[in-house]
Amino acid sequence: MAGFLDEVAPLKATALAEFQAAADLPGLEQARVNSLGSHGRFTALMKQLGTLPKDEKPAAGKTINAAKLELEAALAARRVELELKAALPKEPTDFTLPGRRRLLGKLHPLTQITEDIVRSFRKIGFVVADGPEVEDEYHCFDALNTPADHPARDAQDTFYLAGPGGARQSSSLLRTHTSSVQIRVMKKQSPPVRIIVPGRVYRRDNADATHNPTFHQVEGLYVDRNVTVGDLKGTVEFVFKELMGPETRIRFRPHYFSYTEPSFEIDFSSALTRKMGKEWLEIAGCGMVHPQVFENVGYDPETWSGWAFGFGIERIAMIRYGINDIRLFYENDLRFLRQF
Ligand code: 2NM
Repeated sequence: MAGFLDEVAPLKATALAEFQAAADLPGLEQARVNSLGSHGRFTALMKQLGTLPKDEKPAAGKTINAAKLELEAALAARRVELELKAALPKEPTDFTLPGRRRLLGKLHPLTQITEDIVRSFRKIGFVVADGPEVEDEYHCFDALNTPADHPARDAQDTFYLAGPGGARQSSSLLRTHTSSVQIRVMKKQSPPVRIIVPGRVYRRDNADATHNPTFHQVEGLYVDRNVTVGDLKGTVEFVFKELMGPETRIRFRPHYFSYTEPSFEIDFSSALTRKMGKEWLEIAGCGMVHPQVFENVGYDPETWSGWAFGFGIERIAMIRYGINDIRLFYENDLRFLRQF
């Protein structure tokens, strides 16, 4: 008995010294296995407890258990120290090093152009309106006097949403232009109206250098008494001079839209068009709002007159920056985006 208990103190001392000497967590684990592991020295001592005479067991057990608790406490304390050490930087901080520069993000080129366009229109009293991208046939087509057999309404040209079981849900579609928002605004408020509607639109086009199934538009609408094509022309001229440079000229060519009468396509001419080898480039569409559209929204066409226009934001950006592929706007390649 005496010889057996005499071993406790030196074994404990050795184990404590090993714990303290461990330089890192794996080293500490090795030290734990050496003494307290299933084949460890201290464990071996505990196993000998069973061989003692019955009357000696309680006292010996008490001594050994106290030593074991002490070792476990020492182990836990050393583990905390070594974990802390592992979390610290390996080398001292050099406060004389230059600071790390934070990367600055910026707005996407299409957002920048949209903000330019909005800023120009705000100067002459327009406000921004917005509305849903998932539309219905009424706001996208019917209210805009676009007949049921118009190609824009064909399933080949527009994204219709699937209903339950994949069935075509004829009333839900992705808007093909932001004019649907102008219908919503006119239905909600009485004239005068002076709004622009920038936003994302969708068409079933295959992507190529000049087409993408989703792109961005700005449409504008002005409704008041005695509004004329002259007002329209002056407004368009003001905005395009702001966007494309002060020597910009514009011209109107007759066209057809179901929601305007008369309707026009707008060309512009500037240093930018000449750089592209052309005097005139088509840039927008416009016209005087069709009386039937006014009827549809509850405006009296005898009292109110108005004009509207629309153009693509990507096209403006491509001409302004000399970009030859529309898909660059959507690829999020930083080599492209960093240039703006
Ligand atoms: C265009 C061209 C011509 C247009 C018409 C309307 C509304 F709602 F007032 F009838 N909104 N937008 C319009 C007219 C759009 O885009 C090329």
